[in-house]
Amino acid sequence: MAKFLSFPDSFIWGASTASYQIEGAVKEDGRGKSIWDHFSHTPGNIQNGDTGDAACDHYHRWEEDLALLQRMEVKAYRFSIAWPRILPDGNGPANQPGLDFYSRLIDALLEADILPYVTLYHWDLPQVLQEQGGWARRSTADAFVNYADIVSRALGDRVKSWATHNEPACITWNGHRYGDHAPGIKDLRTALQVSHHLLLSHGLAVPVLKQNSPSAETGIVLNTCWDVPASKSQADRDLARLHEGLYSRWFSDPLYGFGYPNDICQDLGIAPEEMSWIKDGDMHIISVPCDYLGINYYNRKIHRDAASENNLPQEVFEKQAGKDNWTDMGWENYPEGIYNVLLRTTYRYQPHKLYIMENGCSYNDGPGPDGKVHDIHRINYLKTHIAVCQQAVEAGAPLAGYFVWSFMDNFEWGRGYSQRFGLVHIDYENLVRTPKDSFFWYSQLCHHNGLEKPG
Ligand code: IFM
Repeated sequence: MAKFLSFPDSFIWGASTASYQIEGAVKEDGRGKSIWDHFSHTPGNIQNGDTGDAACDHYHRWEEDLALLQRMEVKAYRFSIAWPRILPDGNGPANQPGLDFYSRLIDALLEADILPYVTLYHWDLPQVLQEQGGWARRSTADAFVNYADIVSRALGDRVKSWATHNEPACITWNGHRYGDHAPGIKDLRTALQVSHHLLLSHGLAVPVLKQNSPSAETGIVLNTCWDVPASKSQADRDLARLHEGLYSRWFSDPLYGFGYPNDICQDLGIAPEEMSWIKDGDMHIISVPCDYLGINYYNRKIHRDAASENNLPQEVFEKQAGKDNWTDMGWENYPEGIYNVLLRTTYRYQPHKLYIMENGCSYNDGPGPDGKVHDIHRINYLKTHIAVCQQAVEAGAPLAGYFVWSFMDNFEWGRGYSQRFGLVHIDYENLVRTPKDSFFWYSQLCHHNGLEKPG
């Protein structure tokens, strides 16, 4: 008989989304412009010239979406709030219709017995604040605290869990060093300032959230990836260490009181004393104790420094071609990585609680002749990753929940609508929602709090 992998009774099964990726209705009810509106409307930035103007039209269809979440039997729904809906000018008086939208959603979730997990910042900064310097300016951290205060006063009696930021590494490096995300800046010094002000804003906002929402938990959500060198050469090892350092440790070390990692400062050619934007007391503020750390994991990366003359023969290889090994995003399917990052994080930081806040895959299957979406590769991806999460729990990782990315297909940033991560298919012509096979598979998993051991 197949072995059944079960999870602790309190384990939270959920699904994640983000405001700009699903809401649409960008000009309604007083919403201001965000940096993603600006960026996506700048020609050349987004595949096929897509924008989030309509997205999944969740702003109007949220009741239908809620019914799907109920059918999915998730215990929790993780979504983000669009700052420009609440404060169209970044600061200033709150826009009541914006708050009302999220308030209605939260009430309805609770009514349906689904816990609201709210992210305050999933990348949609009010454009007005960007025009004043954006996250490169310290004042944006203060504006964020004001926004967190307004939102948590209005919704804090009902929210179960707050995340200040989602993936500050993408905001920092993709948005401000490589320029492939909004606001499209390519400047290392700016990126470093941005990273510091994001972390500072987290540290300043946590006590405000705790004060306004005492029964909720508060944390932050970080990127992870399983970075490995392709050979034993120093060059490959350094590349893997650098990538892991930039995308993970640059953020997690300060959050846990270790400061910015010295090796990465050296790699970037910046001495800590040159970072004049770090003020006395900042590092203490940033390392404020939190209730949990959220982790997003998707894939493994094998690092090969092709330019190095001293490289040794490659020993680690990517998996063979094939849909079960490679997602349509071009990311390798490597479930063992989720175990590795969970245990690495547990040992290094000893967090009270961890969540997988995002894990999932893009496969662009659509409805077949029977009208159904047979996304078997997604089921395989999820099954294998979740089985490995269970092993991590057994090995001692304080994993309290798993949120699939994503509840529904949505606007995948620079890739526009070309990548489908959802368990619900969206027809972007008519916005019809079709639950995929993975949706029904996941609902069984939620229902039984576990799954049959894969393979
Ligand atoms: O869609 C994104 C999400 O917004 C942030 N984490 C990664 C996902 C897939 O790229």
